[in-house]
Amino acid sequence: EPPVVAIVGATGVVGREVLQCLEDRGTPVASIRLLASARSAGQTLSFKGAHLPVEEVADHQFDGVNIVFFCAGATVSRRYAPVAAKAGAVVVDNSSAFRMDPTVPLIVPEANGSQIVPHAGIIANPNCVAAIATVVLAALQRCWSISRLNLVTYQSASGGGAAAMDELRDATSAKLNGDDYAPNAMPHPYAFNLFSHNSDVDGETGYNGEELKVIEETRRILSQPKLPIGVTCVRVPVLRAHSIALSVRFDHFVDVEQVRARLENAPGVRLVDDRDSNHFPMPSEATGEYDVLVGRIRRDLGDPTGHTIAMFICGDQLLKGAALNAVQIAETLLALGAAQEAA
Ligand code: 11C
Repeated sequence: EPPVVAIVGATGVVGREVLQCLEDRGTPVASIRLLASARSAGQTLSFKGAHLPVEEVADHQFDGVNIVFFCAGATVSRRYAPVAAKAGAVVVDNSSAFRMDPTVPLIVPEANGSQIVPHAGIIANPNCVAAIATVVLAALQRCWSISRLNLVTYQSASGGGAAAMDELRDATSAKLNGDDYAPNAMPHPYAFNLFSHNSDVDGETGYNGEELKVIEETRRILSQPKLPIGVTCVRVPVLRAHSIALSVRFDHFVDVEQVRARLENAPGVRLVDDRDSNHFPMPSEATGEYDVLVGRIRRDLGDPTGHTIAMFICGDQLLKGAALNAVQIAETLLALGAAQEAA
């Protein structure tokens, strides 16, 4: 039996991408219920040629639903995800609400898909940087033990939702026209500029909220709760793909060619590493792609022990960083259900 699916936050950037992924991937679904705030109810979205109505989210909307994607932020997830789970649905939650709850698996299928069970009705979809980075890191961790990470991110507007994407377009066009533009969705001028990630900065550590999420979620997905991780998150004027400069320190010396060969064969990863033509991962080429692009693989000369490998990664924030990973979580659940039925 294909599942009855619901999407909460269906009209947002991530909700729309979930719907598109379900269609493009041919994920089996019996029917789809589109839910959103009262403000967005009444719109329609297209799915496989049909126009589906968007209804207002309410407790009773989860009756008879098997899988619910929550794409409307932590407040809405905290309010409705337990209701949906109680009604018997499995929740795939895109928000940060439950990611560090030990009863809620935090899943990147290529990295830790087998940890999807046991669950108590809610499965968390990670922060976009953590999801994109761990596709690559888990492939390496399977071969060599990782002892330390350093990341610098170059994060796109899409992480701030549709309003931030609009602001990047509008601010850029205003700047080119010589017009004034007052930042609204973002705290700083976005055209021809970049700035430290717009989440709140922790007074004690000096790390912002995004950086702290990357640290704790990456540790959890890799099952290395004490892994030392340094990270700096930056917002750049790119529409929808995040980039990450990553240094991975291993317990011992690892050959660069072996790392390249390992990543060439890793699921969800595409090697873009052409030194002769200076062609490496770019957000423009990662946009719209399911795979995470990785390249610039080289020994990190900043580590005198020689145990560190540096690389550059780009992944579509709305796909592997959000909607695609959520749909892959649902597909992992469906495959598990099918396997259980067959057994
Ligand atoms: C950003 N990663 O790019 C954020 C957006 O942890 O789900 C999503 C925040 C999260 O700003």
